Amino acid sequence: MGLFESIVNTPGIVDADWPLGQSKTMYKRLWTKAAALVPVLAAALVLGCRQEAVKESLIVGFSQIGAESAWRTCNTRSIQEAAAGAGVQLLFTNAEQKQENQIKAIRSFIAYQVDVIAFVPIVEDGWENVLEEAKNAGIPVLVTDRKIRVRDESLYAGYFGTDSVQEGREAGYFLLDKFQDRLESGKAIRIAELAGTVGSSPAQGRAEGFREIIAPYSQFEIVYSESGDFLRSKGYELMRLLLAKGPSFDVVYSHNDGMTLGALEAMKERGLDPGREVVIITIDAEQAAIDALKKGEVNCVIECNPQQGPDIIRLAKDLAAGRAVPRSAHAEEVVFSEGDDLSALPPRGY
Ligand code: GYE
Repeated sequence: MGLFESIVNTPGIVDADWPLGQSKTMYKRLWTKAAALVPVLAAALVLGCRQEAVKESLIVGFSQIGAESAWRTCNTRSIQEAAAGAGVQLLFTNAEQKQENQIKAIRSFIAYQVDVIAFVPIVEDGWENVLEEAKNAGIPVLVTDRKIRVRDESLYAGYFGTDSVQEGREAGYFLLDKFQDRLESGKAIRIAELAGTVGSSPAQGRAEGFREIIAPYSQFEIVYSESGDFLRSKGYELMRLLLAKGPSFDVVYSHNDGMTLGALEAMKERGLDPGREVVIITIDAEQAAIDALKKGEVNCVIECNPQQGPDIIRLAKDLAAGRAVPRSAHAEEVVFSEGDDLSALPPRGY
């Protein structure tokens, strides 16, 4: 029931069968009733204006996957700060790494009738039903950071995030350059891959792009590939077991810095000299990884930009205003390699 319906239906304010155009007594009665309305109508006007004012501030429902890495924490901060700066009301939820929590959150955004839904899909599949509900409710959906796989592309308005396949290719290009002398020798170059969350688009994309580039060179051999779920603790555990049980390897290709930092810890515990005895390639470019690159413990850091807030809020405002948004757009990203002059690089902020 809207504001004015609630006032009109308040008993004793306006009788539905209010008799109009009658005797003097009736006019006196009418005037008394009308006078009683003034404070109510004034309140309604103020409330109505406030509702209009509140209604004008866009309401965006955002489902974040969790806080699994420094990258994710920065991504969250960027979105929250951008929303606050733009006067956008953000209904923010943390799914604690569970897809079912994201689906529940999106359903609550639909019930609340937010203007726009935005979310980071923890994995690519399993979104059709809830996105169908959002579509039926007439609420546009923006997919951010990670990608989804749906048969009906009309279930979401657009995607803004990182190009994981290109990030994987950059890792492959670095390896070709690093080992170009050995490529003629034919000696095997053994690669251990620390993969991201199973079923997530960054894990899929980083694996795909990397393999695309090294596939033509038979010397490159991926001798180990396990998911560390983008977690530092799992990166440490996988590397500890790998060093204890084998196989031997010459290169570590890690899908994110969190797992890399855990792996470096395990390697140092075993007396290894990462970055020199083993080539290390990592993705995200958080400060700790850049610091490791400067110390020579890592050989290549590929940026995955978490500062997506301003673009996400800009796109959400476009959607709320009925403007079309790009089907897919990517954040700017660079590659940092050993030997680069990083002295002027500003703090990473994550
Ligand atoms: O690389 C990792 C985070 O979805 C691209 O998720 C993001 C990845 C990022 O946990 O650090």
